[in-house]
Amino acid sequence: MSLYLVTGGLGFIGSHLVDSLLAAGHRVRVVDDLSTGRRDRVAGPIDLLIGSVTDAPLINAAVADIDGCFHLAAVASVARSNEEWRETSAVNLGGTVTVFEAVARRQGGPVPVVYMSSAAVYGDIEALPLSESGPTRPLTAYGADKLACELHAHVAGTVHRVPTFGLRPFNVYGPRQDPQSPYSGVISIFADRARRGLDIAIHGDGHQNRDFVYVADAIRFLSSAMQAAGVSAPVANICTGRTSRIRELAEIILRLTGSPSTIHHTSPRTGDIPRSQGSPALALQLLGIRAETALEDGLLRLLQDAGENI
Ligand code: UD2
Repeated sequence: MSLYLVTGGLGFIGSHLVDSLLAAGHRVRVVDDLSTGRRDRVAGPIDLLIGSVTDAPLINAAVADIDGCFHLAAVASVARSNEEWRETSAVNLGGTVTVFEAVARRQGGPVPVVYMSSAAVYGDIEALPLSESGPTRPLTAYGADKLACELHAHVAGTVHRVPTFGLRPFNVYGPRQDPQSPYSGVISIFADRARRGLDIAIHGDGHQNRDFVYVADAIRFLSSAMQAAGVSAPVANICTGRTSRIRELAEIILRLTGSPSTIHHTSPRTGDIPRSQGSPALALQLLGIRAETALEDGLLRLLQDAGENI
């Protein structure tokens, strides 16, 4: 049994990770500022520290006795990262450096840190599938900060001997994803509207596609990465390598829910990328796993889990 720190542990992905760590018999400490995190997302016993990852004394104390850290806390809204550039960068990049430094300086010596980067580091690179050895060209403050986190992970490893593993999730979906903002993940929005019988708006012609990953698969990547962390600061995609078109997605959700909702098309979203597809090859090599859940199976699990959708 180990003690893990999960930053952002009351968020969408973080809360699923906490459940899985508790189920495996580990002890869990969570740091969460409750900005989007919700206490009722986690039922099991946790040591909860309410505060920000930018609070160095809090993070120094939080890492004192841990065996490893999963760093997921971030302002995940890409739109907000462009509107509130400095404030979100202080969390998304500054918070990561705070975590790395705290782990580097802890008395018992460094422990592994698994942290979330993002597929947003790729920006609008057109050569698909997107691979970790290929170029990065973030188009948003969020993506730029996540790429900088990967660079700081190298510093953590080479200068401070902190083993890390960075993960670049593509479009993760599942229960507990908040559908409320226009910038929420498309699946959470469509599922919510279909359930309530409200119209579904597709931005543009719906031919744009994404690589959708079911949240339980993302959790397996996080857990495996804890064993594979190293001072060479490896980074790998969390993706399926398969794509689905947005129009097709809307149709599947309507079919699975039996919803009376209708689909209509609006003007394309500014800056929307037409296609996104990750290469799963490096993750398979480094972690020995791939994201296996077929879209329709993941959607069924999400839709069956309506009650859990908090
Ligand atoms: C995700 C991020 C985005 C940026 C990008 C980087 C989220 C929610 N968005 O955008 O901020 O990091 O990745 O690659 O994490 N759509 C509709 N109708 C809706 C909502 C969405 O048609 O009501 C379309 C949208 O125009 C897009 C697709 O669905 O073509 C996926 O949208 P998304 O916001 O879930 O994800 P993405 O990959 O565009």
